[in-house]
Amino acid sequence: MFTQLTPEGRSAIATLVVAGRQAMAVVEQHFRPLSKMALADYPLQRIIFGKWLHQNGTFEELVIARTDVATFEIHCHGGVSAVAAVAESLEDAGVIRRSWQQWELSQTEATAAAEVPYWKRAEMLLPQTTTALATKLVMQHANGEIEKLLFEIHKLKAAGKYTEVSSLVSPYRHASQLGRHLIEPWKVVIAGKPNAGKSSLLNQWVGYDRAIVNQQAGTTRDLLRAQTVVHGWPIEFVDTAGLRQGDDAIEVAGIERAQEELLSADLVIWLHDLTTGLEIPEIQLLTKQAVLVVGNKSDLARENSLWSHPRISAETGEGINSLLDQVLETLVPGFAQQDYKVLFCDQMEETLRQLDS
Ligand SMILES: Nc1nc2c(ncn2[C@@H]2O[C@H](COP(=O)(O)OP(=O)(O)OP(=O)(O)O)[C@@H](O)[C@H]2O)c(=O)[nH]1
Ligand SMILES: [Mg+2]
Repeated sequence: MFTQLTPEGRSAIATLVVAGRQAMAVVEQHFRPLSKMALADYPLQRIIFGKWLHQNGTFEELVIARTDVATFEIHCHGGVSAVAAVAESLEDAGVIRRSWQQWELSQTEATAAAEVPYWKRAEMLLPQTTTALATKLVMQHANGEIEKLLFEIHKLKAAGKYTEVSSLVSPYRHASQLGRHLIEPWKVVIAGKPNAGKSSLLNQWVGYDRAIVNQQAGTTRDLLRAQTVVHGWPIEFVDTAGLRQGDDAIEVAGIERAQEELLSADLVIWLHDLTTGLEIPEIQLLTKQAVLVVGNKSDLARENSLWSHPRISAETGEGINSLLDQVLETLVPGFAQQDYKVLFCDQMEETLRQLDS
């Protein structure tokens, strides 16, 4: 197999690694060392300069290194097509391309993914983090936060201090959900009747006119997604077609998509137009997900003691920021204190739960 170890895209130098029983034969087929010495005669870890012969008869000067008996690193020009040409010669020789994550896994002593040490799994997530908070927390885990915790737990258990074990473990309950959402954004779906101001709210939150806003009910037909970061947490907002009984085929299709989207949301915001009365929203009938009911157009409707939900104006921005904090508090209880714990795999959550039983 082979993989590209350096990231996709242009760079000064790219590194590919080829490993396996046929690695030597494949590299020998394409690489001519300047010294004319046979590849097999080079000691391990030696840098070898030479020419890589491409399929089309052209060649590129590059360096390779035999890092292990059956492993070669190829350091070539980092241009996209230069890398593609080397990769093509490997693929044509029947070497299978793998992602760097698969490569990393294969490099750990354990072959089964389940046996990969926890810290290593955390380390492998680092390139996928997109916020400073996510990077910080992943780094703590890659540096052994959980291994230290396990050590501590075993010591306490041996001493019979079970209550102390519980207090160490309890902050990690449901924590793998949080870890997952530091990498994968939370999904917050904005739903409501046509003209409630859903698209206006999305635009307010992402800070630019992502969605078309219009007084005509039924403006949004398809799902519109926009990602942003709130206090370090990635969130994907989804604006949907207003839910009503429609007879326009495109609008009906949009409504169906909106309903499907509700099912996979982490949180649904049911936006209600306060100028259209205070009737009880029907949203609970449509989804089992967590729902936050919000009244919009507060600038047009007087306060009414019968309305116990938050009031905002997607036009003037009133209440928008505090609603965003409330959204995050629902998803990450205690987010502002920042002393919550996260985990980066379900299995570890289960291990900790068992240690505490
Ligand atoms: N005064 C006032 N007008 C608002 C407010 N929010 C939205 N509007 C107006 O209400 C109309 C509908 O807004 P949209 O954001 O398009 O509503 P929507 O829920 O996305 O509508 P559909 O896509 O048709 O389902 C537009 O004319 C907006 O300018 C608000 O808080 N106050
Ligand atoms: Mg809309």
